Amino acid sequence: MSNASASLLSRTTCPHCWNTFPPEAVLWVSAHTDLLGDPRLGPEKQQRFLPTRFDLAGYALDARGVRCNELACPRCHLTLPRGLVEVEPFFVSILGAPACGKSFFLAAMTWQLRQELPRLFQVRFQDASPTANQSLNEYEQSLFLNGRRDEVIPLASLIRKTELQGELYDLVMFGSQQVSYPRPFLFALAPTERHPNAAARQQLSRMLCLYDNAGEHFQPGMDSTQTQATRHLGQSRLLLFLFDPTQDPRFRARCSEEVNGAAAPSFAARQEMVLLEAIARIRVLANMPGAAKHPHPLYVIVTKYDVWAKLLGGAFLSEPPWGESRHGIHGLDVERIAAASRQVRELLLDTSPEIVHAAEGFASQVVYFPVSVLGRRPVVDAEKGLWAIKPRNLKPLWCTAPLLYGLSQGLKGLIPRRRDPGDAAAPGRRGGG
Ligand SMILES: Nc1nc2c(ncn2[C@@H]2O[C@H](COP(=O)(O)OP(=O)(O)OP(=O)(O)O)[C@@H](O)[C@H]2O)c(=O)[nH]1
Ligand SMILES: [Mg+2]
Ligand SMILES: [Zn+2]
Repeated sequence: MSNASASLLSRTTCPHCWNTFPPEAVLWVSAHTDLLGDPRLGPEKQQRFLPTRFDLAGYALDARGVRCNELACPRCHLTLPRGLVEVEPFFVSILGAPACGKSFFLAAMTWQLRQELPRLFQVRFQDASPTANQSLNEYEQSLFLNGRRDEVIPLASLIRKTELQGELYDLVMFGSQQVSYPRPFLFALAPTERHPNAAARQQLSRMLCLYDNAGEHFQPGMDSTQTQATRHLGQSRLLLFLFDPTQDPRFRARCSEEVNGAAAPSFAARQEMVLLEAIARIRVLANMPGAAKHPHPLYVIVTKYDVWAKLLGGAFLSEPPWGESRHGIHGLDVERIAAASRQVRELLLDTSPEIVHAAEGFASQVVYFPVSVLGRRPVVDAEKGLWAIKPRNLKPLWCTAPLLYGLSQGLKGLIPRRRDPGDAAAPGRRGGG
């Protein structure tokens, strides 16, 4: 990088291969159309290079003197948004069994964050580059801007099962070894000018890095040198384990009347295996000794609340867990979050206790969230017996609560709490957990 840039980090982390490197090492992507061929990415890709010449605005010039715009990782050569050398990444991992609701949850979460963060919390939330989040934007579009929003559409055709290869992955050659990396979804987060801590903009800005894995990637034996789809787990500041009660026979027995109207999943996944496998991978990736507790939070997110709401007394989620605070922006209602967490934990202890034990045996902070992407019970499609809904009727419940709560815990000063006195305090100040 040239010196013309704003203040640079001392090191940053590639969201593709998770290599950490100093900003000086970052490569640029050549712009002249003659400069084709990269040893990692193949003959059709523009060459990557370490620049020696810059223009006055700080952009590198390639071997043909053309101004370049894009940066690339020194290790995997995949492109990086410019913001990544200036603001720290904040990795969030979403994990769970196949069909537990990861892609639906991810799409509902980002769609709603785009609205809630600026409007309620005075936080900017933007795609880090126009191309980075294309697949996620398509998911959001299918759910929330669907051209057929008044038709009853089977849920499985709104967002399809996440594939194990294809457009969600990038292939990189290291010599003769090919490695598949999941494409990250990247968002720039920063307080706006009207945020009470706007002056601490630099400390409170982050690059949010998210991934949409296929559930199969979390199954034992699915992590290898060639398939590094879940290695973000080792960088993760917030682990979101999605548990789908409708795949658990014990849970189904308790809410059979609600769930049995719709086609049941044909398999009953042992979902704690996914969690235990992820825990084992994190221990290796983060070099954690066997007995040590993970220093970052693990949230257990129980999906599809719309079909098991009765087990929590029904109307519990009618309001989102935040409200006006005395800081001029909204604040999180941590008491409601704690109350919901206690209720969900009780229910899990009753029906699937091994999940609670696995989570709490691993992480020092575990919080339980109920969520629903639909916000109302789906109907059963008459022809095929599949769950279906009119896209117009989607009204996600609590889908942003886990991330907002995670940010309020991990980045003090960005998202205040509602009642605690002095909680939008300056960054660096530590509130309670
Ligand atoms: N009732 C209800 N069903 C949901 C909800 N979210 C997802 N589903 C159903 O669960 C199915 C799977 O959801 P996905 O988000 O595709 O699951 P996934 O975890 O991404 O699955 P893989 O991509 O296979 O790993 C969907 O096709 C829906 O039928 C929800 O909030 N409520
Ligand atoms: Mg998926
Ligand atoms: Zn990389």
